[in-house]
Amino acid sequence: MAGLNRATRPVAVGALLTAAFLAVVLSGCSSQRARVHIPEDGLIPGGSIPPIDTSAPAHTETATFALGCFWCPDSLFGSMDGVVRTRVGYAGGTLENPTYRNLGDHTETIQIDYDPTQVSYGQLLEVYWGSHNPTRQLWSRQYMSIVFYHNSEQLTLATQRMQREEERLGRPIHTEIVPFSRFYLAEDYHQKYHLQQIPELMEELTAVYPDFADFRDSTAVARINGYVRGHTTLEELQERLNSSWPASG
Ligand code: MHO
Repeated sequence: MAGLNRATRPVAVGALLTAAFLAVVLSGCSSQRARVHIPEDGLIPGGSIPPIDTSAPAHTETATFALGCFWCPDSLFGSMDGVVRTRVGYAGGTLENPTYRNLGDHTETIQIDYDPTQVSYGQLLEVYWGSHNPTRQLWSRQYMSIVFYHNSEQLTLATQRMQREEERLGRPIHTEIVPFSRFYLAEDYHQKYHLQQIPELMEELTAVYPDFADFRDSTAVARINGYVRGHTTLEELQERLNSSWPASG
């Protein structure tokens, strides 16, 4: 009597597929990755910190967004010109020191430091609303859609952009727009998650950035994490890593 009989097996397989589909749809993320080509001599030939990092601007502004599972936005925003660094973590709740296994009322969140002379908050909002479904009504706060604004300009831009999006969709949007208060960094294994799934690249990059905080905060690493999800081609990636940051005005 062990196992499933003929009648129940298709139902069980169907349930498994549905569960897998829902996990992807609800979290807005999946662990599948693009075909990643790694050149013979690696992505950072010579193994020294590339120009995109050594010339990174000191002055940045910060955007904080929640839009479902934070792995995918980490790759997406990390591939954008003008984004200096990305970090994933937890925000919006009241529990002190949340963790992935004990999230309390927090939401998976991405924090983006950007150079406002190279990319605008408005452009980040375009990508934000263009890359998730904010009309879903959620029963848990883990994957909420939230804009955490850092100043009144961000509040105004986010509110106007959300109204436009609502008109465009013709349906209510459930995104919350709330003041930023505190961001708790997620565990190291969640940072640049998709890249961390590729041992050959991790071996190369941990030699260049032996301190995990430098790896996590590197612009080059953010771009490589975008590349492994297919957001840029290898040629575009190599050109970006080797370009100095445009002098800010
Ligand atoms: N395990 C889920 C979500 C991960 S995310 C950090 C998935 O693979 O989609 O919540």
